[in-house]
Amino acid sequence: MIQTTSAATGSPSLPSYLADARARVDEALNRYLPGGAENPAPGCPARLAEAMRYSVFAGGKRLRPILTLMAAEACRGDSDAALPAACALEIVHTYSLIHDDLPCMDDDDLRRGVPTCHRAFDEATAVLAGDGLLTLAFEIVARRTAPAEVALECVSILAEAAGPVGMVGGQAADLAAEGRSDATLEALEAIHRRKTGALLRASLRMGATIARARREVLDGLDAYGGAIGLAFQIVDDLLDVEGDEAKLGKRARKDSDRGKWTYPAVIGVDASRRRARRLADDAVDALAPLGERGGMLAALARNLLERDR
Ligand code: GRG
Repeated sequence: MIQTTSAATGSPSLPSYLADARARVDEALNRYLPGGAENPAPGCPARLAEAMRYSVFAGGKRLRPILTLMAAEACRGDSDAALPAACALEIVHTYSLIHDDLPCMDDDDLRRGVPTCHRAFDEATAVLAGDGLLTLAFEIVARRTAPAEVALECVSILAEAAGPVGMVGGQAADLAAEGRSDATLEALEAIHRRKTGALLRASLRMGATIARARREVLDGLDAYGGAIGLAFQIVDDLLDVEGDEAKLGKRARKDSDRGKWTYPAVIGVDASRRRARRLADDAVDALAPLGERGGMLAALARNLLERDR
């Protein structure tokens, strides 16, 4: 029998929370994307809309929007009010994966077990689908988050996290490091704080901002996001070395073959596992200002260590 609530607290178990949150996010994404009930977008070419929808609904785990909803709830906010921001984060994440898979970047044919956007469509359509998603994300936050000053703060958080000092900067630094032999743990983590971590931290910060969290809570969630961002990346690197391609839905051992800086390559597999566990502990400790309301986020931090895709 699948356990859906915790006997001690009566709150949903993590698997049941995640399934419900994914369904909410998918339903809202369907409304917001071109051709959806809230975005008829008559001017959007059909093939572009199809490519955008193809990648958004290709089977992602929805981690970033789930973090936004969890953060809003942990701060006693209304998670419905955070749903547009949550979807915007997934939409930005999807754009980054489409562009990351392009021949000029990681050159991947498979993502989440299905052909990448440029393989299913063509390269120009994939570039434009990414561009369309990135810009649509900002429209969704700006138009659907209230009040206006909170929308403005969320737009700023998202822009900084996705842009040149965040994810785009991290991606540029990662590409520049490829094949270089002077890797250190510090330099590796400086890349991943931006490339993977910035958007995860923004997911929490946007949820907490919409819930009008106090400074101490925002800082705690920021530290939590920083720690799970690095732990998430370590697990990703370990899966690249040891993971099952069928479960991953993409080619394994690609990063190591390309001379990318990865945790196992820089500090070894065992030290990588220890570092991931330590970071998950740090993440849970950082939730102290939330007290019991941080329980679901704590469970998620532990669960990330166990993921197999
Ligand atoms: C091209 C601007 C630009 C940025 C790309 C995030 C990124 C930067 C590239 C992705 C490369 C990668 C595999 C990074 C490791 C961590 C990561 C972001 C994994 C993918 O995220 P998941 O596991 O993906 O949340 P799903 O498929 O579940 O949505």
